[in-house]
Amino acid sequence: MEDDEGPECGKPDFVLLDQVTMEDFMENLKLRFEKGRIYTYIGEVLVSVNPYQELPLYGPEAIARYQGRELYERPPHLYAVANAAYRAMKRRSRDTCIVISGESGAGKTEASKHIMQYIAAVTNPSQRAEVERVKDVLLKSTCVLEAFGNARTNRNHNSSRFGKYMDINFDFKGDPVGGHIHSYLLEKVLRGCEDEELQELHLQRNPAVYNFTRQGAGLNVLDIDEKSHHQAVTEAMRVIGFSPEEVASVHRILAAILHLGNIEFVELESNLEQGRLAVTEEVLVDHVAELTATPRELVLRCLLARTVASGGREVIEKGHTAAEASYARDACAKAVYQRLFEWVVDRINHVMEPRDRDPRRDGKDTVIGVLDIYGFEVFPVNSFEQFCINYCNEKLQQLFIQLILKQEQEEYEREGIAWQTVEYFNNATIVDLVERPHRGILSVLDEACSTAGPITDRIFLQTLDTHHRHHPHYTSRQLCPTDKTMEFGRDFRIKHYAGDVTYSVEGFIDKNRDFLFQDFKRLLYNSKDPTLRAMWPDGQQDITEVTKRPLTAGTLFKNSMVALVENLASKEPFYVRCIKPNEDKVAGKLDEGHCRHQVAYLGLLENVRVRRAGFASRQPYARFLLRYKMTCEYTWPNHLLGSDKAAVGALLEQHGLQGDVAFGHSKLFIRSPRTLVTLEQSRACLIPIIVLLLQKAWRGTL
Ligand code: AD9
Ligand code: MG
Repeated sequence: MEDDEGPECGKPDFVLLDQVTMEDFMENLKLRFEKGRIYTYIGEVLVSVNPYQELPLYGPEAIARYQGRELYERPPHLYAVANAAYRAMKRRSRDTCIVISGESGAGKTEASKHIMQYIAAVTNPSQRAEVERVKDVLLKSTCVLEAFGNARTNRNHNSSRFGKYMDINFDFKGDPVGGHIHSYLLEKVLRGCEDEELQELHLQRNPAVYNFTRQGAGLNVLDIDEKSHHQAVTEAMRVIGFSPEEVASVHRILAAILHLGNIEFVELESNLEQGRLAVTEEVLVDHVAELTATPRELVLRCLLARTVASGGREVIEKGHTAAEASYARDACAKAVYQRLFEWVVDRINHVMEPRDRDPRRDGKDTVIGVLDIYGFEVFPVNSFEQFCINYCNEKLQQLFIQLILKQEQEEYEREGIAWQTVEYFNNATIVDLVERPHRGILSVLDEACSTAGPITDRIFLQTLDTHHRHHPHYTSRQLCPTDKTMEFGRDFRIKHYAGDVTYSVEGFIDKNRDFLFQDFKRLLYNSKDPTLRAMWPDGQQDITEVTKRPLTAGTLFKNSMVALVENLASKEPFYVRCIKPNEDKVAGKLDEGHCRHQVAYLGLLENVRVRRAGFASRQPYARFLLRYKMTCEYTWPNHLLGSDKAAVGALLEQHGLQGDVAFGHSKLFIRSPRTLVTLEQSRACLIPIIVLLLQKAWRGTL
C-alpha cells in the first residue's frame, strides 16, 4: 500500500468533487474501486465498498502507518477513523462512538472487526496482564456472538441477525479495561421457515448444534470447516470464562430447540377424545424433556394445553387446537433461543465489566462505542422485522442530522461565521409517524394487540388508515386506490428518508405480541439444569399473579432505540457507511444500479452537500500556528503580528490559500481538505531543512 494516491485513483474525499451529482459521485466511487481504493472520505465520514477479496490493506504494518496520524495524512482507511476516534477520546477525554451502517453484506461486521483489531494493536504497550485479558475477551466475544447470532442468508453467508453496540472502556492511559455489549432485535432463527427448511437452516445457522449431530442424533454430516469452526467457538467460550458445564448446557439447549422444532401434532379422531391433541413422535418429547432436564409429562402438557386463570385463584386447563399448539411450539423454540442468546451476552458482559477502576478519575472511564447495525432493508415483501429495522435507520439518520448539522450550525454562530442554510430533509416527521404516543404506528399496533377478542391485521391497517390519511409520508391502497403496487387490506407504505417501502401487515400483530404461554416459562424455570433455569426468572410467577401484560416486541424495540440514540448523542460520533458492490458477492464487480440505490439510501449526496457547505476542518489559531508556522517567514519562529488570528491570515496569504478559509472568533475554519494537504506537504518538505539548521545552530557552525 502506498502512502500517497495519485490523481489516477480519483478523489480521496467526495467533498473535492467538482460538482455534487450522482453521476460524479458514482464515477469517483467506481474509479477508486477499480484501483483497489475501497475507502473514500466525505469529510470525516468514511465510505467503504466491500471488495469481496482479501486486499493487502490490513495488519501490523498498515496499523503502524496510521497510528498517531491525522485523518488526512494518509489515504482513507478504517484505521484512520479508528485512530481519530481513539485520539479524540484520549486527548480530550471525550466518549466517542463509531456508527457503522449499510445493507446486508456491505461489510459492517468486517469493518467493526478491523476497528477492534486496530484498537487492540495500539493499546497496552506495557503489556499489563489485566488489559491483555480484557482485549482477549473483547476479540473473542465477536466469534461467540457470531456463532449464536449470525446466519447464512442469500444476501450474506455470515449475516448478523442482530444489531450490536459495544462499548469499550478505557482507563486514563488509554488502555482498554472493560466493555459492554448491547444486542438489538435478534431476528429469531426459526422465523418463517418451512419445517424441512427449518431443520436444514438450523443446522447451518448454528455451529454449536453440530456437536449433537456428531453424537449421533442423526441430523447431518459435518464438513471439516464447520467442525473447526465449532472448535474455535467452544475454545472462545472457554477463554471468555464459560464453564464446561455451561457449554454443555448450551449444547443441550440448542439440541432441544431442534427436537422441539420437529414435533408435530394430530387432532385425535375418536369420539371420546374429540378435540384432544397428540404429538406424532413421542420420542421427540422424550428428547426435549431429557435435554432440558424437565419432567416428560409436563413438557407434553405444555405442548398440548395451556393453563388460564379464570378469576380469583381458579385455574383451568384449556386444550390447544393443532394450529395453536404449533404456534406455541414455535414461540417457545424462538423464546428459548432468544433467552439463550441474551444469556450469552450477559455472561460476556459480566466478564468484561471493568475491574480495577482508577480512583483518580472518580471511577469514570472514557468510552469508545462501536455500533454495527442493520442498514435500511427493502425486500419484495416487507414485514414487521423490516419495519423495525427501517425505523431504527430513521432514528440514526435523525441523530446524524442533529449532530452534524445542528452542531455545525451552532458552532458557526458562536464563532460569528456566516452560515449558508443547506437544504436538507429533516426526517423527524417520519420518526413521529412511527413512535408518536397514541397515534403513531407502534402505539396503534400495541392497542390492537391488547384488544380482547379477535383482532386482525386487516383491522389494524384500517385504524392506521384512519389516523394517518393526511400524513405526507403514509399511504395505503385504501387511501390511494389507483396505486396497483399495493394490495387492498394488506399493504401500507412509508415514504422513508431513503425511499419508499411497502409493508405487508400480515403477521404484525403476532410478531408484536410475541406471545409465550406462561406454562412454558414455568416449565423451564423448574428445570434441573441451573443454566437453563437462570434464563427464566419470570417463570417463577404463579399463573394467577401474571396480570401485567408484558411489553410488546415493538415497544421494547422502540425503548431500546430511544436509549441507544440518547447514548450515541452524548458521544462524539464517527461514521462508516458501507456499500455492497454487487448482489453476487464477487470481487472486482461494481454494479452501478445497485450502488446508486445505496448511495441514495445512505443519504451520501446530501452528506457531501452539507460538508461542502460547511468546513472540512476547524482548529484554534494557536494550534494551527504551532503546526504550520514554519511554513511562513512572517510566523517562524515567532510572529510579531499582534494576534494569532492575524498571523494565521498572513501565513495563508503567503500560500495563496486565504480564499478557502473563514476566520472565526477563536478558530480557523478550513473549507477543503486539500488546503490541509497542501500545508502538510509544505511542512513535510521543510522539516529536514529545519532539523539541519537546528543541528548547525547547536554545534555553533551557523
Ligand atoms: V449483515 O447486515 O450482518 O448481513 P455485514 O455485516 O454488512 O452484513 P459482513 O461484514 O459480514 O457484512 O461482510 C460480508 C462478507 O464480505 C464477509 O464475510 C467477507 O467475505 C466480505 N468482506 C467484507 N468486508 C471485507 C473487506 N474489507 N475485505 C475483504 C470483505 N472482504
Ligand atoms: Mg454483520
